[in-house]
Amino acid sequence: METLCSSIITGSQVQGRENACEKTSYMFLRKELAVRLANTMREVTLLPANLLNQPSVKLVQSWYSQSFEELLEYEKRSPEDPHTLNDFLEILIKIRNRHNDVVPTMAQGVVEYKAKFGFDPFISSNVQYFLDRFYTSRISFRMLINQHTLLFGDATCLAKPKHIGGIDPACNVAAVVRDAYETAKMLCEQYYMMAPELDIKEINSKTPQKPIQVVYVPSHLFHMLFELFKNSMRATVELYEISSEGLPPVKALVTLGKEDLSIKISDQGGGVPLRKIDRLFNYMYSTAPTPPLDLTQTTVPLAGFGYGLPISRLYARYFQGDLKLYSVEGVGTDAVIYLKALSSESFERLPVFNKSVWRHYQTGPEADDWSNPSSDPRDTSTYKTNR
Ligand code: P4A
Repeated sequence: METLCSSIITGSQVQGRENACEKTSYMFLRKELAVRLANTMREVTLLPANLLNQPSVKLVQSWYSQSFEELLEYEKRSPEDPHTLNDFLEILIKIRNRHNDVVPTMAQGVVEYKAKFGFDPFISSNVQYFLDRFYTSRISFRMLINQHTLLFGDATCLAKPKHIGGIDPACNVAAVVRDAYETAKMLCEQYYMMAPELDIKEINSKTPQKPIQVVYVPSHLFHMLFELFKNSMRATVELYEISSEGLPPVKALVTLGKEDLSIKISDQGGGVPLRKIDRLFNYMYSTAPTPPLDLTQTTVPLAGFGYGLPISRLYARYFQGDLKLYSVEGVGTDAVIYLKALSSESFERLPVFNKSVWRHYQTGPEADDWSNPSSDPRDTSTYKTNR
């Protein structure tokens, strides 16, 4: 988590592949990965028992302990042994694959829980807190594995010679915006037979006229933008389907200031009322049972049963940024991704494990210290059913 990690991650101190030492990375990762797995496994046990007992959650737990044990094997193995480094590369790939389906499997666990016990605000608040930390840890874990396998694995680096592992030291933001838009557009056209146009604008307040670039992980940026474009397209198309007017374009504004690099995706899809905005980021609220596979249907729904937004926000926060929605009901939504303009400020944001974490799991969502119509005995209105 300290110095090597930050150099592996940001690439800022890594001059080139020749300098980045595989043995040093091995020594760092065999410990760091085991520590991150162990911390996560400990936190899983703090989940409410009814959730912990769901078969899907048990399955995920078994993957974690298996991977943890495999990593511990390397405690005794010297980096000087000619086989160690290659075996380690292989085991990292095996571990990464084992954990591929952690997100849908945990979602399945939440579905199982909801089917048996229903929606509960206390549990939802615990699940929200837990999954945000759990998925952040998973993002970091995969980031470290990817860096090691890309830097020291077979000739994969040759594909993107200027990249440092998964990091592009000169990531052209508008290019990723366009790429994510085109991918979402294909899905949208398959599903709705139409898609809004894209309108991109760049404002570089530091060096006007120069394209905006950043040291970043393009796959993370793509993931976030793809999600936002799918949402904007869905809202736009569903609002205009019934009218004869043309679709209003989705607008992207890429800006660079002293501190922030911001990307705003704006649509005129009718917006979401404020009361419902939090739900878009809520894991428990937005998990619906996976629809049975319909073999007659060849297209995938545009914005699915999704963890898209909460996980996109974790990607943004992972390097000290954020993702926010500003919606105006009746008009449309602005979604903003905030990134740090300077790579020196985009270090990892990781969950830590201490007493206050434990306390979090013991206490509920919010204290009952604001007036609430449903707690007034004279009140017989329908407020009670809201939430
Ligand atoms: N209006 N605006 C949005 C949505 C609606 C919106 C929407 C109905 C709600 C849920 C959803 C997809 C779209 C938007 C941009 C956003 C987020 C929401 O980034 O226009 O799927 C979960």
